[in-house]
Amino acid sequence: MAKSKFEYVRDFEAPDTCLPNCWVVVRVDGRNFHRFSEKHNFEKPNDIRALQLMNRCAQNVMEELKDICLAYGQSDEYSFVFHKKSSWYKRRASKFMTHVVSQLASSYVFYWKEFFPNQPILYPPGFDGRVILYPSEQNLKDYLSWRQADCHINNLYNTVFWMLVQRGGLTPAQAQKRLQGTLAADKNEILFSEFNINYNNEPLMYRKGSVILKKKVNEISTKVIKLKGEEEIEVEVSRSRNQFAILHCDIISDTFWEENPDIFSGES
Ligand code: DGT
Ligand code: MG
Ligand code: MG
Ligand code: MG
Ligand code: MG
Repeated sequence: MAKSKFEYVRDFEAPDTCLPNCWVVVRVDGRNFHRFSEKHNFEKPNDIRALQLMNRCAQNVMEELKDICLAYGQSDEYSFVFHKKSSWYKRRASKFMTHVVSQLASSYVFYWKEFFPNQPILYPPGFDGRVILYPSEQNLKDYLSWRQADCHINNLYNTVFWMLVQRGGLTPAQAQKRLQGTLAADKNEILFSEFNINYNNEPLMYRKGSVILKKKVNEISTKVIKLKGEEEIEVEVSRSRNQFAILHCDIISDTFWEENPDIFSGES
């Protein structure tokens, strides 16, 4: 087919191929969720509905998009890890990023009602995205550890902060001042001595965030077939299907990786 004289404009598209043999991480984060969480009356500091909605959306992203081997989420963010051998869309960074972000954003609105039956969604939320390449498994594990450490630091702070405000009667400004310069041990002590709360007994999802793993399982079912001129016979058919596990465990220690050695193996 003859090319039009306009065809040359395609040359303006810049290549954005991700370096081969690197783990591709796409992290999405809710845009101005400070406001979104206020407007939709999210419980402070953790709203279980909002966190479970994010988990459901992340699972949808993993169901729909190829080659994601693991996802980790906390607060209004989720990180998706594409296998280093992935050749999806010729490894174009813009494809990885935009497909993840749009799939997550549409899922957020689609599944909203399931998690917030009594709270209408008041305006369309947005999410940003970024792509980060990690050349080694250790770099990738350190990235995930960084996100989980961030979850822990924020959650400990927020838990004490909202206790001081909600049960201690402090204003937010007073609570902030009270916590200035405190270490983790001090915050644990305030929770324990003033509010009788052992931080280690707080829900795991709040303290550790959520990890989603994909496992291929073989489903065996029976099917009746009829060969030409013969009787009907029953045969067993096996079909491989993805099963998802959502965990709230420590991913910083080696134990998690030792217990799940096949996360990074295979092509997907
Ligand atoms: P950004 O990401 O720069 O557009 O701005 P934000 O406001 O989304 O800031 P970010 O992502 O650093 O912080 C997440 C915000 O979302 C933070 O203000 C707290 C809020 N948020 C996330 N999860 C919950 C929750 O479960 N409960 C409540 N009350 N707020 C939450
Ligand atoms: Mg931010
Ligand atoms: Mg945000
Ligand atoms: Mg965030
Ligand atoms: Mg198209």
